[in-house]
Amino acid sequence: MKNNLFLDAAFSKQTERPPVWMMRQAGRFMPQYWEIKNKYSFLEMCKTPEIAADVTMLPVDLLGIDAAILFSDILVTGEAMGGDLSFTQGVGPKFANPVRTAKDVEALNVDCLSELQYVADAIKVIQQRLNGSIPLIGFAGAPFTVMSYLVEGGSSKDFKLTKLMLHNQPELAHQLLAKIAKVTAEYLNLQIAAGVNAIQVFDSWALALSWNDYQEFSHRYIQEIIANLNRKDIPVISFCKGSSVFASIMAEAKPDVISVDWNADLLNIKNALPAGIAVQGNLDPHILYADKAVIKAQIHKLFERMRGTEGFIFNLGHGIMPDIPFDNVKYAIEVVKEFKY
Ligand code: 1CP
Repeated sequence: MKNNLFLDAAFSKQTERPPVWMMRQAGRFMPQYWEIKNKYSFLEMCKTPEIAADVTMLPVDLLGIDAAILFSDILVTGEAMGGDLSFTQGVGPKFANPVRTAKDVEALNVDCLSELQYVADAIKVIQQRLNGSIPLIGFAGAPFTVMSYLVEGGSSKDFKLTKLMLHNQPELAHQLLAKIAKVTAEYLNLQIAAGVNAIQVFDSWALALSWNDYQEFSHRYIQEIIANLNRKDIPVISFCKGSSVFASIMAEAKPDVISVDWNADLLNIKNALPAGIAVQGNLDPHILYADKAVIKAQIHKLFERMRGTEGFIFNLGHGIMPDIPFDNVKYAIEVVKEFKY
């Protein structure tokens, strides 16, 4: 690998500056994304390896980030299991056949890896294009977050039906979570076999859960997934919205990196973790709407706070919003790359 910054930091080695990539870097804030998106549906883009590779490469070529992330979505596991998935502009993801009864859970197919072969094909094309320049991050959704889309039938503000299933039908919820966890571990191993250099598990909506529910319905499945990964030389990043609260529990699953939302002081989180777990984060993505002087000052403030810390990857506390100016994202990355400790 020509640029080892990301992998070194993920394995808690000292780096000359923090490596940078951003969640949702291959997406809607880029005018060049829309040039492709106007020609294909989102799922067509994911399922056509050459197009998935084109989109993955946009931030590599235009922003000069230190790690690429596979262009796909966390919901493809739900689709492979039998979910009737569509993405509509302005509406977001929809599952037309939500999973709400024992019969629905029963019907989900866990022997579905062949349905996800297109992801392995995309990874191979992307690695040819990257040609050893920077690492490629593969990913999947955590079982609780994927479950929420399957049960609600799409995005949700309050996760009412999902939490009702956890509380009224915990056994059914566990059957569903166990099925998703099995597929997710196999799917991530497929990505590793196809050549990704790191893995990130996205539990975007864990923040909706109480301390006890997080342990019972989310953490234990992430732990099971991480324990089942063929992870030799492949760092595993655990992300959740809620990591400011749940970091100590997340650490029990033994990821190499914990990706932290923007509520917490990153150094305090890092210092409270067991040695050898790196942190990723944690700029509030809203800073990227602000003036360039603010962007620079906020990044420098975070870097001064983290000075001398081994195992720090710069990222946002959550993904880039679609209407953040491209120029501001580009500027933030330049600020990081010019920084010297
Ligand atoms: O309309 C479009 O152009 C599609 C928009 C889009 C894009 C670009 C969606 C629909 N997904 C993606 C790509 C995507 N999704 C990536 C690619 C790599 C990257 O650049 O980071 C990744 C890693 C994801 C993961 C994902 N999808 C998450 C977890 C990360 C996060 O941001 O929290 C979640 C929750 C989703 C669900 C999803 N996919 C798309 C939408 C609009 C949503 C809904 C979000 C919500 O419910 O609010």
